Amino acid sequence: SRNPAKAVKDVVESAAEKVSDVLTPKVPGAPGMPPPLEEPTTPHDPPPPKPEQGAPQTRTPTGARTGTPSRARGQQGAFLTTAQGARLRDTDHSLKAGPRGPVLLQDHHLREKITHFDHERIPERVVHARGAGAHGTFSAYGTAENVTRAGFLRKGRETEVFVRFSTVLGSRGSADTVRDTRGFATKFYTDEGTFDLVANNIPVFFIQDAIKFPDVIHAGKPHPDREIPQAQSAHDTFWDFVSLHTEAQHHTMWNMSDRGIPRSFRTMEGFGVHTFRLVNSAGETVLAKFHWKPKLGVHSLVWEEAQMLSGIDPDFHRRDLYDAIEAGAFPEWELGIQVFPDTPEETFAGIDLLDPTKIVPEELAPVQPVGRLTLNRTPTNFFAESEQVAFHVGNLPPGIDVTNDPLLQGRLFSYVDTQLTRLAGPNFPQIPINRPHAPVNDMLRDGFHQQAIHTGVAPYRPNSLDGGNPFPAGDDDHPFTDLPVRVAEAPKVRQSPASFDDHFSQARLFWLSMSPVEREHIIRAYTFELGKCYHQTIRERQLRCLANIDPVLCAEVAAGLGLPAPQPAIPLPDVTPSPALSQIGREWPADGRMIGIVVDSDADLDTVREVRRAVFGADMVPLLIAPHGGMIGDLAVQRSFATGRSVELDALLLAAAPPPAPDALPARDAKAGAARPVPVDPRVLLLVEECWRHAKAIGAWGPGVTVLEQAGVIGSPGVVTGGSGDQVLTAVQHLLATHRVWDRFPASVS
Ligand code: HDE
Repeated sequence: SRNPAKAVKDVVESAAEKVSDVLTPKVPGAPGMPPPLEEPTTPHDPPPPKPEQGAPQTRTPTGARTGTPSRARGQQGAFLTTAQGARLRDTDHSLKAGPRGPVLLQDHHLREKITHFDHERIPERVVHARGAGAHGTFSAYGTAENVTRAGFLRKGRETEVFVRFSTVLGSRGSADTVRDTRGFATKFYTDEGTFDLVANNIPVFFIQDAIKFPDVIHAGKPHPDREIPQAQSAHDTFWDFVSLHTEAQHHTMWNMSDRGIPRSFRTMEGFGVHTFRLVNSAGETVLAKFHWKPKLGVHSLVWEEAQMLSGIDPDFHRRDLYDAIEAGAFPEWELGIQVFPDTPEETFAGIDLLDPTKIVPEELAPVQPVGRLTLNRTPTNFFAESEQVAFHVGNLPPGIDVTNDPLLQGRLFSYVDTQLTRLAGPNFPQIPINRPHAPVNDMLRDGFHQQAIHTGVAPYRPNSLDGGNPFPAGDDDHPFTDLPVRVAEAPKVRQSPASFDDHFSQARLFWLSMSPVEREHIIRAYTFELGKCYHQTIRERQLRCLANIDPVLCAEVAAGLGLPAPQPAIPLPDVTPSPALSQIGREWPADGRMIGIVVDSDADLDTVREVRRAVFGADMVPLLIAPHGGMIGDLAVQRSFATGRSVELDALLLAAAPPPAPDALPARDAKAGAARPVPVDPRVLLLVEECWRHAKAIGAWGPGVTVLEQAGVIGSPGVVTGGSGDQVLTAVQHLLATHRVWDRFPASVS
């Protein structure tokens, strides 16, 4: 495998070179260049191909291996052609009756070019429109063999996967760091058929029955009159719905916690939410819940950072995923399962396993690791892969089956149905990213965008004309087998079981499992979101829900809103906290963390070079931040004071105290209220202030210490000043293991 630090270094160091290369004009007709009219662009070799998604080149639309050459197309080769392959001399001028005359309808190239462009867009997903994907591998430990016969979970099996992460509410162009649930959908291309684990980063859902899905989404999406706000839950319709439909309160609590604003896709857990039924080779069944555990731990942004990032870098999560994989810092997760006996009641420790608003705490049913996912390849083309990928909860391999969870049952219908519009017809499984890697031998025929040229005359069974083919699989051929699960003899009703009526106990369990600082964040999130509602009745109604969860939470939010705290309407549920739900209190590897280093030409560049090397050596990414772009000595600058901002950093180091730019406006002295020039560039002070406020580790040596003196942060937790550059880095690295300097947050709630 590649050395991540080395790979990052190569990328960084070749950047300046690449820029100058791009900027060098390639003038047609210049020495060494072909004459302009004969060859409008410089012929060159195709860019080195990225390995393509295995399926398209090696398999026919029906999945059979072909061995035919790649059908990938790109900007390559000498001649521009029409879609029919005719070579073109000119793509810059329409065909006209004279240079000043009208454009002629007979210009077939003009019509083809514009018509194709007019139809480039497809409908965005109705939910989860904003997302980013990556390819990878899943390696099984073999630990699940006793509970499922799924072949891809056998010991040592490696399976290709494609994962798409997403937000839920926003449109395709919305910001990554909004407060929302995140999707975490994985396509396992197993040799027994594709398995889609279509998961979220929150283990419960807003609703218990799929029939409510349009309601919750209509409430969360922008208001239909003004189409605002975009990608936000901080508005009246959302809080109107969740305060009336109280089964949403548990999921809402997770959204208001730090889980709603992940630091990175790489630092999110994933949850299958529903209970599935697993069957082993002896035909025995268990119930199970799927969990993804990130190697880097579960970490979040702080709310102000998330808000700033929405403007400064709306692609923050997408960029982070892409950069990490390209740098060789491959994100990893362990897949785990919680296993429960398959009893007629379908409960465990009194928890209804069919209720998707409930978790089973890990302390009661440990998550048992069954394999490892590594994302190691970025998509070649966003549209072809991340946009066209189509997941479906019903894509299951033998050994994994559904339960009667009414939310899951509705999803089984919705996912295929939605692709019929989004991907325009029933042949979307033939799109390269969606092709199974198991051979396909179906009798589905024709339809829009049919890619296959089916042979034979008898796409029906039984037949004699095509030799009786295809034949059903026998028991020894790994078929998907429908389990003879007993279906209760019961009257037809529109009703939920009584156990689904408990809407508050697990919201309370979550609240009580949080550390003081996490509780403080939850209070602030509710106060912010309800503060954005216009309707007083909605705020008051949501406060009544909070009163049923916890009096402290309710009182704090009420105080923030300037409203009286209501009394609970039910006795407070007696629950046992689950410490596993808190994100704080453990230590994690710091791989891929971004370390800003402020330098200028007065800095001791030998020390900077050493520190930079040490950052690479620890698999983290150094970003040199300097008054200007280009070079400082022999070191390439990655961010200037104009382009660098604290929110993309996990920690800040200062090796210099850059003075203000000569033309800078004088800064204001807060104490005296009078203008006075400061000796440090105010943009560096802003970096320090923001990093300090967001509880990030900060370190300085040499002249850098002056900046921290100016900022008045010396002596506060997580600010390291003693010693050499290397010693400061070691101390900062140690602080990064807990993600943030938690002591710096004022936590008034305990
Ligand atoms: Fe989805 N969901 N969902 N969902 N969902 C979609 O399918 C739906 C639910 C999830 O990256 C849609 O292809 C219903 C739970 C993810 O392409 C749609 C219900 C969970 C993604 C749909 C749910 C999810 C989707 C929209 C309630 C977590 C993105 C586009 C019964 C376990 C997949 C599409 C991707 C996408 C329906 C609830 C996860 C409309 C009806 C619970 C990660 O079919």
